[in-house]
Amino acid sequence: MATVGSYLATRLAQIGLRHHFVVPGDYNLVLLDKLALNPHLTQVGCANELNCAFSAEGYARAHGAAACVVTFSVGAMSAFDGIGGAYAENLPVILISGSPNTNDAGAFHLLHHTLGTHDFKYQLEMARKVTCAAVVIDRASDAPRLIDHAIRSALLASKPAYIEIPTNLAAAPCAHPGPISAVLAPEKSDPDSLAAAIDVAVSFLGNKLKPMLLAGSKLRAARAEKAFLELAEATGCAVAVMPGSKSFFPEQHPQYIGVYWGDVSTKAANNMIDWSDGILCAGTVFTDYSTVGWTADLKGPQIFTADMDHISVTGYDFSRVLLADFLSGLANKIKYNDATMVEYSRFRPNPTLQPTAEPEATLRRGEVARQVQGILTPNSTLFVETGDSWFNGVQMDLPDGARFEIEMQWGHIGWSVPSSFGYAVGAPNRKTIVMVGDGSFQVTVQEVSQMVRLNLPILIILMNNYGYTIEVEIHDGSYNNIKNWDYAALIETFNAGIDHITQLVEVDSTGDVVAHRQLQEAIHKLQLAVETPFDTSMRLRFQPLQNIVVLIALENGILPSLAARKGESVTSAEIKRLMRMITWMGYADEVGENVYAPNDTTSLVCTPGMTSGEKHHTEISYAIGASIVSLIRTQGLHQFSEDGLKDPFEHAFGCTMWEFLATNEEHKTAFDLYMAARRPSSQLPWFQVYPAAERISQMSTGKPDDVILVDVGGGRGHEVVAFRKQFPEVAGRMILQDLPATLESLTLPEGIEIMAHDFFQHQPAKGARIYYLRQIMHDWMDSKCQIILKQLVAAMDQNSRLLIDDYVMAPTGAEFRPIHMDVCMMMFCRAIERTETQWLTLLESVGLEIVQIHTPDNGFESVIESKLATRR
Ligand code: DPX
Ligand code: MG
Repeated sequence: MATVGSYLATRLAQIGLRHHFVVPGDYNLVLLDKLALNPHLTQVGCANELNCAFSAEGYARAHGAAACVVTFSVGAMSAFDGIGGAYAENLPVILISGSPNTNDAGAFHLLHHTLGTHDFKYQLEMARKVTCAAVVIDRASDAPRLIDHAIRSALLASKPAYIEIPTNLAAAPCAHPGPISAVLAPEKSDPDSLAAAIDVAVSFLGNKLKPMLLAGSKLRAARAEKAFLELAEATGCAVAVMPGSKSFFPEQHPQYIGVYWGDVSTKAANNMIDWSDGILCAGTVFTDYSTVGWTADLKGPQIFTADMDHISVTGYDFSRVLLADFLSGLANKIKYNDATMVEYSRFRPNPTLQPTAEPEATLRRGEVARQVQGILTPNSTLFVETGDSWFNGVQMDLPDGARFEIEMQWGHIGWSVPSSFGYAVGAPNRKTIVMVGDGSFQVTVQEVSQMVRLNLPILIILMNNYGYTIEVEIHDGSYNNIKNWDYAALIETFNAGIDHITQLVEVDSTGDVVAHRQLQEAIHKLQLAVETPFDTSMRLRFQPLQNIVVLIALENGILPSLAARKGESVTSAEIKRLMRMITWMGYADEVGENVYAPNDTTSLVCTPGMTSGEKHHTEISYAIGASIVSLIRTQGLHQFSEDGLKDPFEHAFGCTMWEFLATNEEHKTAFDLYMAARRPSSQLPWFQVYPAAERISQMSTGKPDDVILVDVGGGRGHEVVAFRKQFPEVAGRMILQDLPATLESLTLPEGIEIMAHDFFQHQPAKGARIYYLRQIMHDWMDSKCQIILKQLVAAMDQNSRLLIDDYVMAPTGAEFRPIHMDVCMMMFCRAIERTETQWLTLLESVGLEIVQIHTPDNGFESVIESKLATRR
């Protein structure tokens, strides 16, 4: 039987939530237990209820909806502030509060966490004012109907809803959830009103000489961003956005003309707005903030307003017309008129390059903006807090794909810290950057400790100008000064060293791959923190001996014969000197004097793949190490060396690594065995990291002649075979390409073609849905990659996707594996592991654009999905 709590959990999971934000209290504990039992929902604790509501608000920005759970009054009243924010900003956040038992009021109990009267309904009354639907479950049997009503109302209106659950009902039985379509079925436009509104809009815009579009903050809530883009491209006119909708229209689009914000507009967007004779405002909100104190208020006969569910222009008003339906319907009927673009191209301001500040110069806003601009990528989301940060943030030039988050309607200082936390929980693969002032930071700083707790990669840029500077501009007084803090030390405090590691150990023991990665990095940092500089340097100095000892113990059979004992110990004084080090390193166990036993690491390193890996790395690295000084003293070492200079391998061995492997059978065998085994078996295949199942169903036309997959430089076909096995039903060709020598005497299962091909040459397989390159790009510097990529670009069509399976190195705080692989590539084969910016530059240079970077949780290689650039 379902319970009220489990019913609610199921519904939250069914609407797509994967997390809910909570602060426990004795009115909600049983409810939290019930929610925690749902396998699709993770409970995320917050430091206080204001932050809890704002965290949910941020999650809804990333994820479309969110939920937060608080206790009665002391919790809910704090949460109302953040819920008010979600209302103002059009975000569907479900606020769930525990409350007194259903018999408490009738029994005239006086209760803690209440006003000390017999009235317990005041919280519901208050909730009604800040939500679009507020329900209290007075009987368990009413729970399904009321919960569905609250959630559906929130989703349809893009506003918060409130669900109050008395303590004694959280575990009370109720009906099982019915089909989720009862909650999710979308509302539809009234067809007649829609058609009439489109006709009026066609004649409004058709009669104007200089029409243009203005995007507003409600575009996202109305899920109308795509339809707005369609309309923009159908008219060809200029498009401005309001500050609250920055990033809702791609800023690199040729029709983008900047942020319209009166006198503080960017790219002179205000000149165009003033010049235009007909502006279609989609989802716009004009407040004192967004109009710069009513100086930029758009009204009158030249304004056509398309709101979330109604349309108005002088003389007309149509209800029940949904914005997305209206915009895409209009896109199909509108006449092309690019007069505003023609005019704009005459006075479009040239981008001004902010000069780099001198290293010793006082830090100024311009330099901060320049540096933040430099780190923005298509995968970034920039949060800008109320205060100076609004004005700095709005100036940023966003790469397509980057998102911008602002809370301009509610304007609560401190919002950005918890909201970015919730956002990063909802979108863990995006790079979240926060620009926040010192005053704002002090309001909600506690949630930084949750960022630390979950190890979320959020970058906070704190502008410490010693107080409420924007307030100083408005009205100065000593109340605008605040206590200065040592902000950096505060972060160290939150980091809480060992506690943090203990927590990670707990999560790691549940098999969580993310915690496992974080734990390793944390232990590494802890080790560095504990070591004296002398300790660190000594550890590294002696480390080569460890590799040499392992090589000896593998080569002379000590480790293999120990592994063969399968757990039984071996006694020998002969090998004592080597075994002391082997066991210290953890490659085997010392169980008594001269007595050794194999462990899991012994077994692993004795497998052919790992033994070969030890050989490959140790022998080659040490030969390079032995000759690197002479290389540096003669030719020097350039980290990004292209052709012409010897790489360290060539210097040590007299030929490139590829030539060496071609002529040295023993090393070639070791290399191949190592490559086949270097990933753990637990690693997700690339076609799950990349949502291949979903994409293929969109891409496949079902024709047998279509080329579905080309595995370029795919070796002996391991990946294409696994892919075919995963998708046996997919009609179409799958092709393995590599050099003839690699493909020699290879046979593959039915449904896969083998094609000899050198990827530096003309690509014969045209118009494939997917070209897949696994660890090819990281073997070459940019000039060579460009040659390879250009062959693919020439073969691709608009529907083709190029998938590059390689590391995406973090710009700062990179992890062990990519860091080591990168230096290995530099030493062994003059190659590189790239950062996101380097990938972007490389792909752009050949006319490709990134669609999405798919990153697995365990920190292995990402799948970088790109396509032909739309504006080449
Ligand atoms: C207040 C504002 O340090 O930014 O750049 O120094 O202005 P700047 P800070 O974060 O200071 C913010 C401060 C006090 N506004 O200047 S904008 C009033 C206010 C508010 N929200 C809440 N309380 C007061 N906006 C919750
Ligand atoms: Mg300040």
